[in-house]
Amino acid sequence: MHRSPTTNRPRTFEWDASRTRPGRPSTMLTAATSALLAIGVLLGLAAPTVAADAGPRIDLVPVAEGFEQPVFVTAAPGEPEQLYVVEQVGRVRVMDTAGNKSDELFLDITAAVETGGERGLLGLAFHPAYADNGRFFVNYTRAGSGATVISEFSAVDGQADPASERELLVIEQPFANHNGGMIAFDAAGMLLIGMGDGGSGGDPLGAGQDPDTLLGKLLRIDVDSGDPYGIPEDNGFVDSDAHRPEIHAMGLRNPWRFSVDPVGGHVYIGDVGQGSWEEVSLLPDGAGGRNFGWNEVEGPACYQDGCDLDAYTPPVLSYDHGQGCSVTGGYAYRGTAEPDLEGVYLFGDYCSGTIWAAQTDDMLARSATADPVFDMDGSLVSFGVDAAGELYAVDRGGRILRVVSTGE
Ligand SMILES: [Ca+2]
Ligand SMILES: [Ca+2]
Repeated sequence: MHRSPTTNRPRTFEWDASRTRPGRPSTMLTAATSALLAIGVLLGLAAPTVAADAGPRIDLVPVAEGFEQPVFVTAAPGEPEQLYVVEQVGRVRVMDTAGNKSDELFLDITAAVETGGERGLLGLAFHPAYADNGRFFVNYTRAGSGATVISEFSAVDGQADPASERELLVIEQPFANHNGGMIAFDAAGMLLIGMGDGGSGGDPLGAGQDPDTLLGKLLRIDVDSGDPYGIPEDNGFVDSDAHRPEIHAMGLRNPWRFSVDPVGGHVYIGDVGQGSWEEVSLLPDGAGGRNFGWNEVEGPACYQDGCDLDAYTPPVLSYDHGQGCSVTGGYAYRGTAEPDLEGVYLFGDYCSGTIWAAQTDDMLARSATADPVFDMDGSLVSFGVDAAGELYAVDRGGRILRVVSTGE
């Protein structure tokens, strides 16, 4: 279905030699830090949360507040001073990077959107050639049915035309939760779509490992060919008759937020866990076809008794529910204002507000550890970057905050 020729040549999978599990699968804390924590607890002291040599520390500087349940912030290519803030109820608002909001809405589809809990307007991605073609894409929950809708809209003179909607994908949702939400263009200009396992708990329908459903997957489509879209020739399972051709990677539970590194094109997937583990999984550029394990595996550990851990790609970072409850996938910093953060991947936890840093080079080498670098007061629902590559955090309570370095 929807197979159409594209100009994408299949890529070699040269990175894929590594199938080793992380060296320290049980926790992201170093042994030394764990020991300090234990001593601190024993002494009744405020527990130290970071080793002395842990690398960059950050602060969050509020840029704007008063948004209604914001869940994402992003930018359009070629607009370095403009930010687009996604409100879960179905609106997109515009502000500049200094925090000045526009009075006019960029998009309002509240009437079409089912909102609340994990439903709503969840994702926004501008076409790489948006400056010329005005095309952008959204991921929302349809009012009434609760289905996931991936749609294209057009903007004219900086304002979306609500009548321009073109539906690309409608994916029925068996339960209200685990709807994924993230969409983003990859290095080849293909649209990546994060789909959760459909919901309930424990993936009762087995979606993560079912090649015949789009649930529990990372999808990849070509929005510049086909009707309503094309299938990239180098999608991860495109040669398998059993798999839906949109599937680029499988075995995901709820990839709420992922990002594409502008350096190297690697995809960092924050996959929300079940009851024990949160994880960040890595899809190197060109390395589709991975199975990240859910619901056989949760984080670095078996979810099903006696699972074969070696059969699945393990996460590059994971933490247990002593440190949070729902991972918020982040970004590799590639801006210019905070040189201390160059090449650092920052991500966090929605519940605890902890933000961790890891070196992307170590993630690619599968030797990464993540150090806590900040505790956010609020609900850390997402990160986002502006067109200059500067990094922001989103507090679902209404704030957009800028990530700044406070030095090594
Ligand atoms: Ca669902
Ligand atoms: Ca996994």
